[in-house]
Amino acid sequence: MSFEAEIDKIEADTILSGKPFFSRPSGKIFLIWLPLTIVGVLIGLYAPHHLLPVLQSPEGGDVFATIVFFTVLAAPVAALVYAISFYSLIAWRHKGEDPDVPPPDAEPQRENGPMTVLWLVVSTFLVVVLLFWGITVWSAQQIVHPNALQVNVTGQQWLWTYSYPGTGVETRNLELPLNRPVQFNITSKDVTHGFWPAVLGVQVDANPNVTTVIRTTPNKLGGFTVQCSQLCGLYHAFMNNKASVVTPAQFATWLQSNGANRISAAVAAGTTPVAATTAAVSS
Ligand SMILES: [Cu+2]
Repeated sequence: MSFEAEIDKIEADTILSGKPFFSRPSGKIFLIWLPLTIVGVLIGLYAPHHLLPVLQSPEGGDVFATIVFFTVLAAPVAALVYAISFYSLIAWRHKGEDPDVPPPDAEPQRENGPMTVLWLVVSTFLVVVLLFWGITVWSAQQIVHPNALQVNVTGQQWLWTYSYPGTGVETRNLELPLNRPVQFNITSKDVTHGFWPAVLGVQVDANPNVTTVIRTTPNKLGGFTVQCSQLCGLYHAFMNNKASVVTPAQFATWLQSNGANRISAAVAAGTTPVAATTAAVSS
């Protein structure tokens, strides 16, 4: 059979045959896509509950909802990519035929009007919904509370320092009172770091010579970790510290007992991370 005749035969088998939908490649791809989409949506709805830590602020709740919502919206798109890939691997693989004959192919989509319209409408819908969601969540975090606790955060290779203006307290262990809005004023002494108290649902870069503000309101008691989220040098992975949300009474007591700047004493005793990292680098 000539090359042209082969092409004609393939086209007759696919486009022009008038086969029912589920006998055609697009119908079979749909049958793979549907269960994959259901699995993806179920993962989006249930996996975050098991994979994410307990979030300790409304902003953390927003992050959680965003992860669930975006995963559910992404599931049909990802499922389509996988469905086409799986179908191609199985149906359109080379089966040992004449190497000069092109393998079978599906219906061309370039001039498929309804498919083009569907894809444009779905893509536009997804982008607009995600944009609206993102701006809504972001706007909620821009509200300035007049009674917010001010905490100045300074990153440096490779530790965080927290100071509470007006109290004389400077510490390496962040403490926050329950249910009081907090405003973090973040900067860096050297390179770019990333201030990331993950369970509070906020994260921002700490840049030298710039103060960046983020706000949150801790609403659950308990300890958590602050991690650096920007690769900032040799000991980046160790640039973390313990932090906790305590009751307002515990916080007041803690502030009083730390008013004499306990970092100075710790540095003098050589027990802080800065002393440890300096020793490690110079050895
Ligand atoms: Cu860092």
